Amino acid sequence: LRRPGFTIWLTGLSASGKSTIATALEEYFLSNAISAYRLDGDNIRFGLNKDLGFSQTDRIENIRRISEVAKLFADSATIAITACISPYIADRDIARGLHDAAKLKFIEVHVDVPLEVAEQRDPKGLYQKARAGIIKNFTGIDAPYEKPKNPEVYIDTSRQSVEDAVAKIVEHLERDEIL
Ligand code: GGZ
Repeated sequence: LRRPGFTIWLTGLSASGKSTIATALEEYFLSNAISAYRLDGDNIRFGLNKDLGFSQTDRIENIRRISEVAKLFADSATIAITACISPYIADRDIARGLHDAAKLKFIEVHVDVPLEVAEQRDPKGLYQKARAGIIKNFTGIDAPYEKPKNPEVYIDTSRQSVEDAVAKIVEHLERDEIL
């Protein structure tokens, strides 16, 4: 019997570490011969979602499409790993609902970090531009981020390493007999 697929949904601020954790998770699964595929908000915006910007309406559509694609991967017995800010509780709940309806597991992971730490990291200089008003509607600065109230896994990347994060997620999956 093939292992059913599922979706690991990483949510958090820009520069919280979602992409790094998603990449490490994907490597972990692939090196254990488990099919996994990463859907990174940043990359998907260059292809599937290149018609979308960062207004609330566009973010909702971004998350809707990523949810549907993740569900398709999960339905094909792959582990879909999404890494998009996904700032709204309602949209993450819709993503979860899609999976529930298809009897596919959905694991929400809050990749938390204090805003000050994300701003210090600022790998692309986007926070600085947002503070200067050059970029508008930047999450955490002048656009909202609604923290998950009850995520399956909580990680604070200002206190935990990438390895810790991967281990914590894998432990959760094993404990819940998802993996
Ligand atoms: C938030 C923005 C914005 C604005 C550009 N707000 O850290 P990054 O740079 O590499 O990843 C962020 C990415 C966010 O795309 P998502 O698809 O994850 O967002 S959402 O789920 O809210 O739809 C960031 C960059 O794009 N970026 N402008 N205004 N992040």
